[in-house]
Amino acid sequence: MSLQYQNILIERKENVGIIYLNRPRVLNALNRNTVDEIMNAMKDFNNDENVRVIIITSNGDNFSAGADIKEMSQLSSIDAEEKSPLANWDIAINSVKKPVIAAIKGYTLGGGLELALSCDIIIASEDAKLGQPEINIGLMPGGGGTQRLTRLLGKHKAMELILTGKMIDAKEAEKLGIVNKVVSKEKLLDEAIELAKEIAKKAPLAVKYVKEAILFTLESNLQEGLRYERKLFYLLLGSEDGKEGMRAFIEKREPKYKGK
Ligand code: DAK
Repeated sequence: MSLQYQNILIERKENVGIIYLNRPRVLNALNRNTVDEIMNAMKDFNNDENVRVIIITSNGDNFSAGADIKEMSQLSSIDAEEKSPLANWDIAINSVKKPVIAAIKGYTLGGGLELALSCDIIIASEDAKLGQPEINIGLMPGGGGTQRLTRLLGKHKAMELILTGKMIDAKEAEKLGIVNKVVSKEKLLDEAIELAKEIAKKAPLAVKYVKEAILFTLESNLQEGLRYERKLFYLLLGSEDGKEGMRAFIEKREPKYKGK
């Protein structure tokens, strides 16, 4: 584990980069410094050729109870918009080209849930409690909750969750399609690492373009999305790894990818 940060820990396991939120005393509330550190660690992993997949999880019993209310209560609207890392966290996460897996447990609320929702895959432990409780403190989601949950759940369920601020458990979240899988707390990190390693074995360019194409669909209409997917497919078809993957299939052997 690296100690270069104050509020997060980072670790590398083979081709997997892991970020642990590490302010357990305040349930990993996301203050300015923590968000900055997450963004920096994401950027470093994104630029590190040896890291193929990123996991974000936490130290302690909870993923995150959301933005740090004590700190946030002191911000003016203009400060929040202009100076705080809350202003551009979404943009920063969206610029990560590698798959990001969120491994969540315990309280995963407000900005904590929004952080998980901005990842590509979410694995939850049985004790995870998810919600957007901002309405209970006179606010509303500001890190993507109204947009991402509505795309995931449809209007009615998103309205109910966000307007009541109620928490749902991991099973319910799985049923609704918010989380991919529910596992025991002891197995959470191992499951996430296993999945990450499985993805890390694939051709890096193909992984990158799959992520790009799937995210593109959220911002485009079907025709544009289909055109974009086809372009990325043609690029991969001509790539060294694409040729190697197909050759390996024909020669009945394991492919050796170079990321080219
Ligand atoms: N902020 C700061 N401190 C928090 C916190 C939070 N969100 N959540 C918990 N803590 C602190 C508590 O103050 C307490 O510290 P001490 O008082 O002991 O110093 C410690 O963590 C333990 O918490 P509790 O004593 O409250 O623990 P309980 O088990 O009794 O209750 C709870 C757990 C999770 C039900 C409760 O702590 C709670 O309701 N927490 C607040 C949850 C919440 O409202 N979250 C939403 C925050 S608003 C944006 C991006 C994102 C956002 C906004 C904009 N842009 C890009 C513009 C996000 C906004 C939010 O997340």
